[in-house]
Amino acid sequence: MGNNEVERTFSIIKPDAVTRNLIGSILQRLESNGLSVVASKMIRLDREQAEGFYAEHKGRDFYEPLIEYMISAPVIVQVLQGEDAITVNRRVMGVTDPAKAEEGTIRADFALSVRENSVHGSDSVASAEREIAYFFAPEELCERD
Ligand code: RTP
Ligand code: MG
Repeated sequence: MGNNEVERTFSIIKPDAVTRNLIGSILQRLESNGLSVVASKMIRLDREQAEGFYAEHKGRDFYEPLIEYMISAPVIVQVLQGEDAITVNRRVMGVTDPAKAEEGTIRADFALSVRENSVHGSDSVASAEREIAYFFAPEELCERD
């Protein structure tokens, strides 16, 4: 898995985690696994933004409740950089359903349900590029070693 190259991925700390003051705990997991924040902001998504972000899931039975959840409270949108950042982030997050997530992952330890699962992470280089551009202008990304 991964190609040992420094890459960037897009991450969201989702409403359930922000609401329970888990921003710091989640960032600690990400940073201690070699992921560095190169852009970050707290925003309250509006319906149009959330629907656009999750357009690939439109029509699925979980789509409407997912949108309602994502606009229910603020989120942290962020760009993480590191070696194999996309793969590393998804490993640290754990799988979508916290009941199936490996012990020690963010979702196993913090998520409330398959929907309220605390974090998002891009699933490919193409998704990462699309998702970063959806929320950040190029000049908002900081250079880091
Ligand atoms: P994400 O995109 O947020 O990192 O999550 P993922 O790849 O692990 O999951 P995905 O299949 O892309 O689904 C996106 C988000 O929709 C919610 N979801 N709810 N059965 C359900 O109720 C259900 N399935 C998915 C989750 O919030 C999931 O992260
Ligand atoms: Mg996904």
